[in-house]
Amino acid sequence: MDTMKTSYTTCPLCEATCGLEIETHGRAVLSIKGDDQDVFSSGYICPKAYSLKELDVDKDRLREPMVRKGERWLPVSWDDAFAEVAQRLSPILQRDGRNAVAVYAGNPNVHTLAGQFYLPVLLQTLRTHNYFSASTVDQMPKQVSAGLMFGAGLSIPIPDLEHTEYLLLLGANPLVSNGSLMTAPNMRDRLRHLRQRGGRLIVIDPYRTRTAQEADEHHFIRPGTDAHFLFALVHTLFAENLVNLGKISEHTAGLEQVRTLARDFAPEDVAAICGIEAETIKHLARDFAAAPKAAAYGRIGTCAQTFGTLTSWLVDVVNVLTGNLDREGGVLFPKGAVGARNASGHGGKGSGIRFGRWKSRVRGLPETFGELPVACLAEEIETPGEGQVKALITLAGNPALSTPNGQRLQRAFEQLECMVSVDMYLNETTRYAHVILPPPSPLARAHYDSAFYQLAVHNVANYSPPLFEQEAGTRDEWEIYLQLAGIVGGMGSVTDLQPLDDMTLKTLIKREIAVPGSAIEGRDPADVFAMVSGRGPTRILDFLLRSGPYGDGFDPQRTGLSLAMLEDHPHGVDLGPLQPRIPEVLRTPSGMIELAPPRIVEDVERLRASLKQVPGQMVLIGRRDLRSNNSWMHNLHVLAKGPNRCTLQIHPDDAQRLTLASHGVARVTSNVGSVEIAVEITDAIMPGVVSIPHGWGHNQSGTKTEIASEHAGVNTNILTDESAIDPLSGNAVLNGIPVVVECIKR
Ligand SMILES: Nc1nc2c(c(=O)[nH]1)N[C@H]1C(S)=C(S)[C@@H](COP(=O)(O)OP(=O)(O)OC[C@H]3O[C@@H](n4cnc5c(=O)[nH]c(N)nc54)[C@H](O)[C@@H]3O)O[C@H]1N2
Ligand SMILES: Nc1nc2c(c(=O)[nH]1)N[C@H]1C(S)=C(S)[C@@H](COP(=O)(O)OP(=O)(O)OC[C@H]3O[C@@H](n4cnc5c(=O)[nH]c(N)nc54)[C@H](O)[C@@H]3O)O[C@H]1N2
Ligand code: SF4
Ligand SMILES: [Mo]
Repeated sequence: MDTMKTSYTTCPLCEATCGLEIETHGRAVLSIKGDDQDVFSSGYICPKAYSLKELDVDKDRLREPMVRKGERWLPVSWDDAFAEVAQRLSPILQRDGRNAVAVYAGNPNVHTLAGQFYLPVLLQTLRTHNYFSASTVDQMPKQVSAGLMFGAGLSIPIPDLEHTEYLLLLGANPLVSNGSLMTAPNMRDRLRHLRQRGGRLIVIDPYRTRTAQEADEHHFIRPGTDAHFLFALVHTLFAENLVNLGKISEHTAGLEQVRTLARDFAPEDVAAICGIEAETIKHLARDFAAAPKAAAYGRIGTCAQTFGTLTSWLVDVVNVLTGNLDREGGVLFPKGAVGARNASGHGGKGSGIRFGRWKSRVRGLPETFGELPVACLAEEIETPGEGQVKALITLAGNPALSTPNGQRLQRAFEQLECMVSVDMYLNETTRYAHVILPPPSPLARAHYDSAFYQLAVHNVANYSPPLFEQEAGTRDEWEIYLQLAGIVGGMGSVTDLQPLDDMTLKTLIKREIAVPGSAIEGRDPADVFAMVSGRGPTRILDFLLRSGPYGDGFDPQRTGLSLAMLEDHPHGVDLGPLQPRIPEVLRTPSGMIELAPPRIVEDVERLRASLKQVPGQMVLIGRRDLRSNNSWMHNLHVLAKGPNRCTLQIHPDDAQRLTLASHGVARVTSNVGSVEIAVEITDAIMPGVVSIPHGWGHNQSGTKTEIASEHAGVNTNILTDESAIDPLSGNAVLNGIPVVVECIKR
């Protein structure tokens, strides 16, 4: 008989990791609210969380594997679906080799255990050079700068929001996005508390965002000029003798080089470029240096732009120069309980990071952290020759809407001999697939945020068991990934996953045992293997928790985190506030904070050259909306209803000049495409800048997302140019796109 049940689970939708209290009756969700006892979120949730109920029952959400025959989609059994995948992929692999098969992994992979633990298995089995992900339309510049400065790609210093007294925020709108690379549920209260205790919030953004409205100061900045602005801050710090590294001084290399580099960026030299007065830049530098505890933070507006890596680096340079890196109230390195490379083994030194181990075939762009820029995907499919991409596997991604020059990419998809998508919707991307493999509802799987707890403002660990049992006829997502690994590994569509799953865990154990200083260094792998039970990602999670920095190290004499312990704590385990971690956190070969990594220093020349360019043309930026989640939650009525949010926002002065009227239609044209879009006039945006949110454009044929199609909007990534990238990270430039705006209808 169906019974009522109250469960606690972490919301898997964004980086904030809010705790939910969900009431169910049998297979039905009755209510969703914030979990007041959650050790991190204390009851906070946003409107998206409620939509999990609608997502669970959405009639358009795919529940069976689908195979396309021409224009028709047929539901098939899992066995038949995998047989079809094997039949299509294997000959391509045999004939053209592994690089002929590309993979694109989308954003939800960082929100699922399958993505965290089994995507690497699939990639390591396939070993294609053509691996792409949403990282190169997102945070890759920050990972590159963090990797070069601190030795690991996720060694990203996080504002100590609980204690800071001055927060300089660039290109981020956490009151709407709920924070990114800064996991912190309930940003509104956290920022309000900061101000209540006398702290100041400064926002630098071409848009007066909701966050900016709550700030002490907001300054418009010309898109793509944050590096100029930050360099001028650095220049002022040196010029006015405000540099004081404090206790990390002995662990820092390259200070004098930064001083030299900053010489050409006096506030007076950049003011006109940034649209911020020289005096303002100077006072911001002085205030930052004078604050007892200050933190600089930048997000998507500082990453997905021309100088993404330089900007990401400069954010941390400012933190270092003012003595705020690694101190309470400044920026600190979290210590994640699971998977943190900067918490494994002996600390203080490491192998650092290497880039460019291979290059993209057509444009010769270097690999970063094992992937190529997604801005290259279309040309790799289109261009004949050895190594041409003939097959594509998309995993929880919608690159048709989320990556630059969406039209070209979609034309390229049509050319693929084989496309396989693991996705829950038949959408703008998956309509090109030959086979779609759907994951279960997010409520029917276990969850743990191994990535975001490495980026959180407080150290916590929280495990969520599945709310609902896996339904007959469905496959968990990790099983799908492992099955695909079997296929690309030449095993065909295997029926018993257990040996592959065991091998996955054994590989992890072997690797950890070999790490000098690991809690299980030198142990017998078979012993450790015998001490973990279960299967799939929860077994891996148990192993990682126990061998990690808070674990028992598989020592019966010690207590520590384990899956069983987390199961006993449904509201999470509080592992304490962030602590200073230098030098132990460092993994650079030198054991130093590299303030002036050569690769970054080289790119300063490009910035210097841009000092001569006079800003002129209108530029396009993006924005986010509270009731939206990239491209994929527009099919849920609770989120989609209400006025059209996919509008062109434009300043009244520009609108007047261009004779645009609110609710009229404008044509926006870039050098790669053109869209027609409803106009919304607002003085919240900087003159000379227009904004269109991404993730829309659902009016495509052959999709099955009825509600989304009724609120179609337009795809702004028709306008973004795949040739424009940040050269150090390969990240696409999605902000500051030169456009021409014309009036179509008033
Ligand atoms: N112009 C512009 N473009 C942008 C951005 C911008 O600011 N401006 N932002 C960029 C950023 S930050 C990001 S992260 C990317 C996102 O880029 P993508 O990750 O490519 O796009 P999403 O919209 O997140 O699409 C997620 C897909 O996964 C499916 N899905 C959802 N949950 C699951 C799941 O649990 N399992 C599986 N298998 N599938 C699932 C959805 O149906 C959808 O098809 O977009 C980028 N694009
Ligand atoms: N509700 C909601 N929440 C989300 C998402 C969503 O789609 N909807 N997406 C999630 C994802 S995948 C991510 S990565 C995060 C992103 O999290 P955030 O980075 O906080 O995202 P945005 O709200 O897009 O804020 C980016 C800001 O950058 C500004 N900007 C644009 N160009 C520039 C520039 O050149 N310089 C400066 N200084 N600012 C600029 C924009 O005006 C905007 O206000 O949000 C996550 N949370
Ligand atoms: S803020 Fe993010 S994690 Fe929290 S409830 Fe909303 S979508 Fe979920
Ligand atoms: Mo993102």
